[in-house]
Parts: sequence; C-alpha cells; structure tokens
Amino acid sequence: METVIPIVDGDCRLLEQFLTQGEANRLLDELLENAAWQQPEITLYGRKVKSPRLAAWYGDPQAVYRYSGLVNRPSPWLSSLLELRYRLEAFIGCRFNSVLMNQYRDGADSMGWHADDEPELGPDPVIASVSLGSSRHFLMKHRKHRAEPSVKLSLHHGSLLIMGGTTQQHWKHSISKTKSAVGKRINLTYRLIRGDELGAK
Ligand SMILES: O=C(O)CCC(=O)C(=O)O
Ligand SMILES: [Mn+2]
Repeated sequence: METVIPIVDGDCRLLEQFLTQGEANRLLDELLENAAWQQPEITLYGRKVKSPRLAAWYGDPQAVYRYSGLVNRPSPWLSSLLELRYRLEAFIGCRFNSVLMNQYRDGADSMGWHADDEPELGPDPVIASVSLGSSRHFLMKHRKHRAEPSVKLSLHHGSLLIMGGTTQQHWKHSISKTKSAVGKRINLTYRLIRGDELGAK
C-alpha cells in the first residue's frame, strides 16, 4: 500500500512493504557481506573528518560525480543491486543509473541536514530510497517556511520512500543519532546522474 506523505512543495510516497521480508533479509545479508563499504572523509568547519557512517557507490560507468577536479567513478553493479534497479525503474517509471548506499553501524552514526540537489542530478530528481535492517527515523524540514510542520518518518526493513517533484528544492532531510540500542541500518538511494549534460560542458 502506498502512503502519500502530506507535504507542500514536494511529492513523497512511502511503500511500507516494497520488498518481502525474505527479500529484504537476503539483500541485507548480501550487502553487509559483499558491498565495498568505505568511510569517506567530509569537510566539517574546514577540517577533514571521517564521515559518521559507511558508504558504497555502484552504477553504470558513465555515472560519474565530479568535484574538486576529481572524477569519482562508481563500482560496477552487484547483480542484486542491478535487479533492484530494474524493478524500481519498472515500478516508478523512470530511469536510474547509480545507487548510493549508506550504512549506519549503530545509533551513533548519522547524516546531517542536506538535500539531494547536486547539479549532476538535474532539476527535480526522483530519488528511490530502500531501507534495510533496523528502522531509521528520517526527518524532513522545509527550507524556507519554518511554520511548515517537520516530518518524521519511520523507515522499516523492506520499505521504499520515493522523493520526487520539487521535494529537493524545498526540503532538507537527515538521519539523527539515537541513544536507543539499534542494529545496523542500511539505506540505498537510487539516482539518475546526468552525465551526458555534464560531458557537454
Ligand atoms: O539514510 C537515509 O535515509 C538518508 C540517506 C540520504 O539522505 C542520502 O544518501 O542522501
Ligand atoms: Mn539525501
């Protein structure tokens, strides 16, 4: 069943049981075991620090991110991630060419407030976010209208959150730390990186 999240200036939909529990269990085990997890460095107040989570990135060879003059290439698809890509493309009716995965190892891992608004994603990207493992509290707040109620979604094992329309222009999202005992939590965000337009620059 699809739930439309009631927000202004965006289009968010949640499918609590996109994957069966068996499918979600298998994918979680496989990714914990086989994905190329790394702990990237981020710049915080001018200092380089390890990010508070692990990340892995898979995609088509042309799905490259460029920043600071560096070309960052994705790892070639794992077959399980490619299968899920095709399923999401058929279900949502749009194209993806990469998946960014985050692993929150325990309650101390997190992700700060941001929007998925990198130029490589183009205007109004569709982001398909699949959750595995322990539930995560996904928070959203409107960028300008403080009066808009913030949103707190509980994203469970096997669920799919689709963020589309103007969501990234108008809303930020984050995963906060938690003091409760939580197991590993994984998030897969399927994205379309518009390499063609970039190549033309
Ligand atoms: O874990 C989440 O749901 C958030 C992930 C996220 O925002 C991102 O990868 O850009
Ligand atoms: Mn994001």
